[in-house]
This record gives sequence, structure tokens and C-alpha cells, in this order.
Amino acid sequence: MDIGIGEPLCDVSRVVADFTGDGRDDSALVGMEGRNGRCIDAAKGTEIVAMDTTGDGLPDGGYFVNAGCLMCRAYAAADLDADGIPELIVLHQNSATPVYELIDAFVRTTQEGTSLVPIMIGSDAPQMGLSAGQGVTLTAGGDEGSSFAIGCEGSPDSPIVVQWRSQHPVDGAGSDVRDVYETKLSITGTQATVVDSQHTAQPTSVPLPFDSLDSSGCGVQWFPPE
Ligand SMILES: [Ca+2]
Ligand SMILES: [Ca+2]
Repeated sequence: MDIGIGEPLCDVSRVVADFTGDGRDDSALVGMEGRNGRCIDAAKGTEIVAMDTTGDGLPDGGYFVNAGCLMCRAYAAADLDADGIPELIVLHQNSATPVYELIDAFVRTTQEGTSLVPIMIGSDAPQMGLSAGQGVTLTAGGDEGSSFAIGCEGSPDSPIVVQWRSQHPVDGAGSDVRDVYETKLSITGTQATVVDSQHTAQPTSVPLPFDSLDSSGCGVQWFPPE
């Protein structure tokens, strides 16, 4: 697919929803940037998110670019800030611990001027590995020593997104105790605010306060990915 950036958009996936709030469906498109005019056979690359708000099948308005796509795709639409308009959720990296991006379609005066803006964290959130001003990423699933889950409280009226993370050394000193981090985010427009942050330690023999293999909330199935 040629979207006018000089390179084709490859492996295009889409989510259809009214992202602009005008009552007509829009298509969010996610694909990988080609190289030298053609699609490359690679699992990793630069992710491009674009939006068709006019229904002609081709992107118009702005597009958002992020490196590090690992089997990325348009994933879901969910209203995370209760303003009645869904946000776009992109699966940025698909693995045993899938990573999601949250993207807001910021409507300018004309539909064609719609911008795609990552929802950014307003302050440092080291427990999520994020610094102020970075795009929010959410992680689910688990692998050896680390597990994650994404939840949601207060949906649909006043949703709070919850990110859990647990880790412990796989063996050796400290392997019998794990750290558990719980971070709660309130989203408004293109900004996420940390409204609560907890860190506890517990023996590995004690069950986790979340289920890393079954994560859903805010109308989104986070793990396993759909
Ligand atoms: Ca629309
Ligand atoms: Ca919204």
C-alpha cells in the first residue's frame, strides 16, 4: 500500500471504529515500512500507524512512526478516558510478553487534519520503565522470572488502567522472593497520569495478585492476544 511516504506500507492490519467522533467509521491502519520501494521479509522494523477518515481506503491525515515493531498490528479500539471516543490500541511487539501502545486520534479543524498522537506519561514512572513525556506502553503475559498483567478499574465511567509487574531472580540469591509493582494510570486526551504506585515483596510461594495468563479490562483482551 502506497501512503505517500516514499515507501510502501507492508503487512497492513486495520481496526475500524469512529476514532474522530463524527459518527462515521474510520480505519486505523498499522503496517511496517518497506525498504527501497518494496516490502522486506523481516519480523522487525519500523511501525507506521495511519488513519483513513474519509473512507476511500487510503490513509489521510497524519501518521505516527515508531521503531521496534515485532509483528506489530492494529489491535483494538477502546475508550480509555471516557470521553465517548475510542483510542487506538496497537500491538507493538508480539511475544510471550506482548507490548501495547495507546494512540489518540487528535482531531483538528478538518477531518483530513487528524493527527495520531501517542498517549504520553506525564511524570516519570520507573516501575513501568517510563520517563516523563514517553509514550505509554503496557505489557502483559510472562516469561521466566517476569510476569505482567493489564487491568482496568472503574470502566466505563471513569476508567483507571492498571499495570502489574512481578519479577524475581530465576535462581540463586533472592530467587525465593519476588517484587510486585502495581501502577494505576488515569488517561485524559493524550496524557496519562500516575494516580497510584505500589511496590511490595512477597515469597514466590505466595500466588501473585494478578493472572499473567488471563488479562482483560477496559473492553480489551490483553492476554492472550486475540
Ligand atoms: Ca469518524
Ligand atoms: Ca477516549
